[in-house]
Amino acid sequence: MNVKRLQGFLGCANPIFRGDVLLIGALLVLMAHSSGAATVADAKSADKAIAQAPAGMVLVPGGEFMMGGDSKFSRPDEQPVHRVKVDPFWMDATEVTNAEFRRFVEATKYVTTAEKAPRMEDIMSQLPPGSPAPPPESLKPGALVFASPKSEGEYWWKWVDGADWRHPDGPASNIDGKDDYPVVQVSWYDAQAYAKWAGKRLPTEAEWEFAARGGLKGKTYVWGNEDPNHGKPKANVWQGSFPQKDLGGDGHKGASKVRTFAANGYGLYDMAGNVWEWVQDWYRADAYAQFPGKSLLENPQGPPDSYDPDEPYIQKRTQRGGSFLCDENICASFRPSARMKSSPDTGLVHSGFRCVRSVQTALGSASIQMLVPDEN
Ligand SMILES: [Ca+2]
Repeated sequence: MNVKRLQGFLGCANPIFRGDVLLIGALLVLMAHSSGAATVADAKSADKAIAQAPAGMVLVPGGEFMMGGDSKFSRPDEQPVHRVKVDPFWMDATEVTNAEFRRFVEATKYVTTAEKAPRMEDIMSQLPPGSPAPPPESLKPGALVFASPKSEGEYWWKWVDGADWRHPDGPASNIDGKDDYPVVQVSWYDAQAYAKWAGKRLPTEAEWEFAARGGLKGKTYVWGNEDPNHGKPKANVWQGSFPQKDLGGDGHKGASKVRTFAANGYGLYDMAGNVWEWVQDWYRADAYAQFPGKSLLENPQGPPDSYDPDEPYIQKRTQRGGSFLCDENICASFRPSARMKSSPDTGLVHSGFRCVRSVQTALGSASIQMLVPDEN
């Protein structure tokens, strides 16, 4: 965040079925460890797991999938596509909302990163050696806000003093009437603090991608392969010429209420578009090439450190899912394999998060498979 302030920030359904926990519960099939056949005891365990669903969360059954992307939109950091297995987990059905984040702040008196003045040492640690220090008087609380450029060459990200989760576009803005909108202008540290308070955690990058795919195999989008802007709006993304003008063809310019668009196959909303979501992992552009020869990665936790060749001095965490600023042609980052990165102290007007919780069942790490159509 802070470096971007100084340097000029480098930028950036057809529903399978509705997300209904009861419906999902009816479709669960437990795959027994040894025989491969579901048993009465297994079914009871599944029922029990469903019955104990934490409020606002849905079960993501876990299993094997091909992580990464090789479509025409895929970037090098999404490759190579590789086999991954994740255990079952609970996931927030929606991005964390303003109302939910307010409850956390009121309970804990938590102060977000954007509400605190950046520290000079943090800024200097993210700059190449020998870089000049910024004027101390410039170190004021704030965050990054999007503004369509008014002239050619003008950048669309602007540091705005006083921008924070209560004032996403700056001090003159507010979130009145937006309790059901995703909280934004939260750093990775803020997301971690919320998750800890809620008894949850951030998803790993692998968990997030498995969840986003909703049971579909190898599809470009969370809803399948249909063009994002064909037919009924499928997600809150950008239509028109980016970054000049958002036509709002999906009904929304800027963020939208959670649960506005159809859920994916697991009952998760906004896994494509609306706001970016922080995940647990460090970002490395070459993260998927770190384990050559491994035929299957089980519950990968991401690389031990960060490296982004675009900004090698900045340690970054990964974000997933794309946002209302992603267009179909240039960005297309609302694909389940698309990866974004930002320093963990960054607040952005299009970035939020959701949480997960591990599942402990009588079957331990047994995979739970959900019956979903393979094609749409
Ligand atoms: Ca939109």
